[in-house]
This record gives sequence, structure tokens and C-alpha cells, in this order.
Amino acid sequence: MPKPKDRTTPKETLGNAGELHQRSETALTDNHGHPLSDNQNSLKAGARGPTLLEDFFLREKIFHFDHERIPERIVHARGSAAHGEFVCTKAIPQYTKASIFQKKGASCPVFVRFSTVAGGAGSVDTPRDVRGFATKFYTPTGNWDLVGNNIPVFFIQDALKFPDLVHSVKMEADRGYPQAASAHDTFWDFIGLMPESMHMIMWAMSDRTIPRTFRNIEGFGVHTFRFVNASGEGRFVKFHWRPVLGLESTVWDEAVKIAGADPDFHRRDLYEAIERGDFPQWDLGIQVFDEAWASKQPYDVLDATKLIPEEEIPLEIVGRLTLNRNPSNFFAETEQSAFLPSNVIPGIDFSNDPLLQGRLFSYLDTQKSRLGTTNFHQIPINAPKCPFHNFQRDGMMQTMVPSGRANYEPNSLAEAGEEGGPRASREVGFTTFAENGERNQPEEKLRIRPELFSDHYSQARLFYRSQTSNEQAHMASALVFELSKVTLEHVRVRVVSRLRNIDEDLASRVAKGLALPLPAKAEAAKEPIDMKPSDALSIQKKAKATMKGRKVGLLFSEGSDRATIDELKAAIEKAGGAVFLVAPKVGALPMKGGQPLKADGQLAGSPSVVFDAVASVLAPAEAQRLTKDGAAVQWFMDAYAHCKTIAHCDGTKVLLEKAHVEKDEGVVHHSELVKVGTKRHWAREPKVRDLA
Ligand code: HDE
Repeated sequence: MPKPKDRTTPKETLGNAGELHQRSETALTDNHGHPLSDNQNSLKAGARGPTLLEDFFLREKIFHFDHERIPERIVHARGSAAHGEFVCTKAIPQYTKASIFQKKGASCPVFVRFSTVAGGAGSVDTPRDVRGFATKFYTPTGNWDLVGNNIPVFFIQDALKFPDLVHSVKMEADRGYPQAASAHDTFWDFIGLMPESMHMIMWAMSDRTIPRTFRNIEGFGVHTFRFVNASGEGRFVKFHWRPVLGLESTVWDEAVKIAGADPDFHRRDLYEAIERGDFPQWDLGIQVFDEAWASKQPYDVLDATKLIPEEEIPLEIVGRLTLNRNPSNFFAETEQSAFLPSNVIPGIDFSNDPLLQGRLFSYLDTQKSRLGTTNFHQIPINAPKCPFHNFQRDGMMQTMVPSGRANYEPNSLAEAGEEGGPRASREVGFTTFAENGERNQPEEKLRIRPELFSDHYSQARLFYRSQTSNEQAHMASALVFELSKVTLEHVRVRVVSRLRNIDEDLASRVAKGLALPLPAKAEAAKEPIDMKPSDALSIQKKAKATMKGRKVGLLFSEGSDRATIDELKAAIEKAGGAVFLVAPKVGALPMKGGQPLKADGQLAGSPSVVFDAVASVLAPAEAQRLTKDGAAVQWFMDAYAHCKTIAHCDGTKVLLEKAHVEKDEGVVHHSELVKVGTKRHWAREPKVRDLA
């Protein structure tokens, strides 16, 4: 039998007809390649006549436009993403045979998408919410998707409860609000009835859910995964991302104001940081442990509502992630990116965490529904960068053109000189870890949870007691705020009755803040135990007093001293910070000495909430004039109330007085700004806010 010819159409070949019809690369065509002569006027029967159906270009253009949207993600709909690189900084072949961890210095491209969870694609960036941190590693042995969050635990233990959780937090079913907010009846009703959510609730009510930027969040794989080495030995592993810039959050009042000032605050921050070459970085940390260790812990490592304190198993840093390129097209890349927790590579395997197990089939299903076809993996952002071939064929939107007859296996076509197609390999192929250890032996088929899953409070208590007193006050206040939005009295009472199992002081602070008599303590399925507090769980204990990656708003006006501004700007930039010039008018303003200066933003549109610290260089007369400008007074008032560094000149003092800014270690002369840094001055907070 003759060998079938390669019938693949050679790309970009026009035959010699092409030579007769040369046209420029920029010629506008329709989607079928027809050159067009007019993109302004549709085809009409006469200048004032009806539009003709035969206008194929009008029809195609509107048809395509009408179908531009695809279903948004049911959760994590609002996201921002970037390309980058992952570099292995420590080889760990003793733990895993995963291709990217075999050699120090080995690298692979990555795509990371950050997201909020509850809001729709068009919602604001700064609600109180968990943040998604999904990373696609394009490794030489296929794509590995680490689809995690900025919190190491989750609300629920079993995938079966996920639709209930999401329904409860989303807009209420009858009224269609609130958007992107957990502060409403149905969420707290569900939470109050699900004591397993209490640990996650402690994190959700902490400052972790109002992060300053995506660049300042940690990331967690959440579930326990498994590493498998070349000898087939398995160990459990937890994955952590640690931001090189350090953790940082906003205060609630600030987050709310940012939502109004710049709904795209996090998206813009990520984009602009990458554009100015200030590439965000994270270290990849792992916690590796075995079944024997796991079986001795007072919690179950398969329970996604539990974490492993770093003091028990310290992180080993094994890699560095750098985001260095913005997407070229938001839809093609950010929107069409499809993450699958089932995307693991040889050397990484799953555990029996029942939440993870549910995710393994959920995401594949989701992609078919969002992207419309089983061939979603061929979209460039989702396609592996290593070769991939198998015998799967056809389907909607097939863009690959496999050649030959081998679309089944086994086949012996190679013996006749034809292409036989790829084959599975025991040596390099993915093998599922053969479980051993009695704890995980398949047993009877039961709808049941392991015994230790019923400890709902010990780690919630661990988290609360690991915070600074200021952070504890933030948590109590967040609970008061959220529960005050709840209109069902019995829901409020139930939640507070659960808090009593976490910490009596927390419960009474919240009850007091709600003007609620302290309810009876809820019955706990298992009495909580006291665990050793962990500093790694606190943001404030880990905050870095750095200028690096931070943005300072510098206020000036007509007659400001140009040399002082230049000097201050240079000092901030030298320390790794960025400066954003703010003035009452955006056009070039005359300066005292030197050239006129143009602002990056107008004062009313650049409130201090969008900066990490503020500075001012103002002529006394201008400062005096600005005391009558609400935007200027609010600028300092907010910076003060949000515990930020205020670095001012002598001329600014009248404005500071008007804004009721009192001198403290964070209110300094501008020459001291770099020394003081952009760290928040929490000691100031009791002066400006009545916390629960
Ligand atoms: Fe997701 N989740 N999830 N999730 N999740 C989705 O998948 C789901 C869970 C997470 O930037 C969806 O592609 C189920 C835990 C992130 O594109 C959907 C369960 C964690 C992202 C889905 C969970 C996550 C998603 C929506 C319970 C933290 C955004 C669109 C079994 C470890 C990824 C999509 C991106 C997205 C289902 C639980 C994180 C609906 C059924 C736990 C970061 O398929």
C-alpha cells in the first residue's frame, strides 16, 4: 500500500497567484482574508436608503462583536495576570523527580493569575475577600498548575459543600446584591451553620483579605500534595509563595476609599510595576513530611481547614518566581487562561484531601463550559510549551492538523513505513503513587469524614492568638462590621456563640461591638486544644520597613522648591521606591528655582489612599491656600488615619494642623522619609479609630 502523502496545507503559501496580488501587511480584511475598501459606511441602497443584507462585512463585524463575551468564571471572575519565569534555586531530587526541581538554575516560563473570589469580572479590586494565586508552570514535562489562594486554609472540608458556600457568598438570589461582599445575611447564615469554616473565618476577618497589592500577598497550595522521587518514594508536601517585598495590607477604611478612587487599584499596580521594570518576585517554599509524622499531629493533614505551623515544619525555599511581562491581550491570555489542579507533572501527585479530589474533576468541566470546546488546551496561553501528541482527535475548534492514519493505538503502521504515533512510557511517564499506610487504605464506601476533621476550633484559636494586639483589634472590628450588616438576629447570635470556642475575649469584644448580650457558647464537636502561637501567621510581625516597591505620593504646587523635590525624588528612587507627583493642577506649574514641573496626577483624583506614604513640598502661601481645599486636607487626614508615614516640609504645617495630624514617629520632616520608610505606624491607630 502506498504511503499516504502529507496532506497538511503548507502555511503562508499563496501559490504564484500571490505574486499577482501583493498587498501590504496593514491592509484591513475581513476574517476570510478579503481586502476591504471602507470601514466607515455600511452598504446602503442609496445615500438615505436601507442597509443591504448583502453587506457581508457589516454582518461579520457585528456577528463577531455580538459574541465577544464568554461566560465569566463562577468564582475568581475578576483577575489580573502576568507572564514570568520560575527558577529552581535548590535541587530536591531526594523528594521529587519533577523536571523543574532537578537542577539548581533550571528555569521554565510561567503565567500567574491573581483574582478576587466573590465579585464579578467588572467588580472592584479591594473588597474584603480571599485572593486567588494561580500559577501555570510550562515545564518540559507538561504544565503544572498550582491553583492556590493567599490564605493557607479553606472554608470547607468536602467538595460537596462548595456550591453552597459560593451561593451563600455571592449576590443574594432574590435581590441580586451585594456585589463582591461577604457582609450579608446568606454568607453569615451559612458560616454560622458550618463550624469547620471558623479557622478560615479568622483569616478572612484579618488584614490578609484587604491586601495592599498583589505584589504583597503570600500564596498557598492549600491542600497537602505528594512528592514522588525517582525511586518511587512518596512524601507529603505543602506549597507556599513568599513575596520578596514582604506582606502588606490596607486598613478597612482605606480599602473602601480605594474602591472609589481606583476600582482597578490592584490590576493597575501589577501592570505598572512590571512596566517600570520593578518585577514582583516570590520565593517558593515547601513543607515536606511523611505519613509517620502526619499521623502524630493533632489534626489531619488531609483536612484543608488546617495548616502546618512553620515552627513545626520550617519552609525550605526551592525556587524563585519573577513576573516580568504583562499580557499583550487581556482576553486572549488573562481571560482565556484555564487552570486545572489536575495539571501535575511526573514527580508531583495528589493526596486524598476530599476538597482537592473534588477539584480534580471540577475544573476540566468548567473549562469546557467557559471556553466552549474540549480543545481549550490548544489556546496559546493554555498549550504546553513542550511537545504534546496523542490519539485524541477532532472536536469543536480543532486547530491542530495531525497527519497520517494513526488515530488509534495499538497500531503497527510503523512497520509499513507510516507514522505510528506516540507511545506511553513507563520510564518517563506519569505514574500515580501507590498508596501505602493503613490510614489511606480503601475501606468501605461511606459518606463520612475522618475523626480529626471534627476539630473546628484549635487552629482558629492558634491563628487569633498568633496576631499582634492591633491585628486582633482589626479582626474583632471586621467581625463587628460584617455582622452589623447581617439583618437576621439569630445568625449574629450563632456566629458569636461559635467565637466563644475560639477565644472568649474575641467573642466578648464582638458581642460588645454589636451591643449584643454574650450568647451561650456553642457546643463544639471536639474540644479545642491550645497550640503554640506562630509568628509566621501575623502580617505585622513580618512586615518589612522598606521603601522597595512602594509608591510615595509627593504633593507640590505653584512656587514649590524645585531642588528639594528633585532631591527627595532621587532619594526615594535610590531606596527602590517610586514617586508619583501630585499637584492641584496637572499642567506645568512654575517652581521656585529651576524649571516648571508637571504632576503625574491631579490632587482630587490622586487621594493619599493610593500611596504607601506621602510627602509634601509646599510654599507657605500655597499651603495656606490649600487649607480651604477639601481634597488637600483629606489627603493628609487619610494618610494619618491609615497610619502612613507623612514626610512634610515646614510650609505644610498649617495644612497638617487643619487635618488634625499630630506629631509622632511617622510624621517627620521630608529629609527623614527614607530613614523612616513606608512601614505603617500602628501605635497611632487608637488615636484615630475606635477599634472593637
Ligand atoms: Fe476553585 N474554582 N474550586 N478553589 N479556584 C475555580 O475554575 C472549585 C478551591 C481557585 O485564575 C473555577 O477555571 C471547586 C480551593 C482559584 O483562573 C471553578 C472547589 C482553592 C481559581 C472552581 C474549589 C481554589 C479557582 C472557576 C471545591 C484554593 C481561579 C473558573 C472542590 C486552593 C483560577 C475556573 C484562575 C477557580 C471550582 C475550591 C482556588 C468553578 C468545585 C480550595 C485560584 O471551576
